[in-house]
Amino acid sequence: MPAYDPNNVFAKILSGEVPSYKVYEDDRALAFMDVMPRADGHVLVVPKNPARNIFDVAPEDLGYVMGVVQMVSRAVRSAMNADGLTIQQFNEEAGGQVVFHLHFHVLPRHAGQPLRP
Ligand code: DGP
Repeated sequence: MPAYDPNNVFAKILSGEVPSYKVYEDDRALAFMDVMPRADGHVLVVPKNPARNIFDVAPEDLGYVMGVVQMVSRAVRSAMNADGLTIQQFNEEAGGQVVFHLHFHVLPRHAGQPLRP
């Protein structure tokens, strides 16, 4: 597996070099709005420690970020008055990953409304 690339765009968001619309931040994780939302209220959650994807993330960072995913999911469900919620996470190009810093998509869902492509 390729090494973590510190120049990926989410690393730049974490360093402040690239702006983002933050919805939650603590010392170990950040949640921000996706610039290409596939649903209204589409949020991304990332660990702050460098990890390319599920294959190299430290288990303690994964556990921590999943707690943030749950908290953000509850907030997004409430804010968007969602009927449900989809969580997606992609690994490596063959797995659909485009940005190579581990991230979780939090996608609020409304009955009968498909995700945008
Ligand atoms: P994927 O690696 O396939 O999970 O897709 C990356 C996601 O990141 C995609 O939904 C668009 C989003 N994205 C890409 N560049 C930026 C950016 O500069 N800012 C924000 N907020 N989101 C981005």
